[in-house]
Amino acid sequence: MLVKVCCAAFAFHENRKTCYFYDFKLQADYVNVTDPGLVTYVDVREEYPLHTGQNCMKVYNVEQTWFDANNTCSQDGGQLVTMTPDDVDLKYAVLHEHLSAEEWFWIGANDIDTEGEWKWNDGSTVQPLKWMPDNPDNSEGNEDCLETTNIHWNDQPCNDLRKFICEKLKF
Ligand SMILES: [Ca+2]
Ligand SMILES: [Ca+2]
Repeated sequence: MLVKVCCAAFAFHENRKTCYFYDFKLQADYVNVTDPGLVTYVDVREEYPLHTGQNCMKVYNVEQTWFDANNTCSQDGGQLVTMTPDDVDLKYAVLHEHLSAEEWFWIGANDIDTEGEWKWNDGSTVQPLKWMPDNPDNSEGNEDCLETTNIHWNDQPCNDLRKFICEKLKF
């Protein structure tokens, strides 16, 4: 079974031959005493420890180009973090203590296809939620990928090496 979600624990009910998903961590010796068939599980939650409403995130502390970071997240069953008006405050609240005001991390948007038209990796338009003052500035005509601190965004050359943040859906 390929699990492409971050925060799920799952249990297998031996009598019903059924899997159950949970959005909380199961203990190593978890046995449901009122339902004793439910005894086995795999917990993948710890891999992506930063939880928000629908997602959980992981900060990768290795430096890669935006393209390699994007591939790393995909190969891990996730994606570079996206931000919408609905979840941006919650995500920064969670990320705040794990990032700093000085260090930049790749997240999942670019304007590679059309200069100035910022798109998240799913093709949706980037709402101007967190741009640093005077950005995006496409400095030297070569800043097409989105990076963030714990405060705001900047457009930056995609081949620069940065740490990055992946996310997965909870379910
Ligand atoms: Ca650009
Ligand atoms: Ca810039």
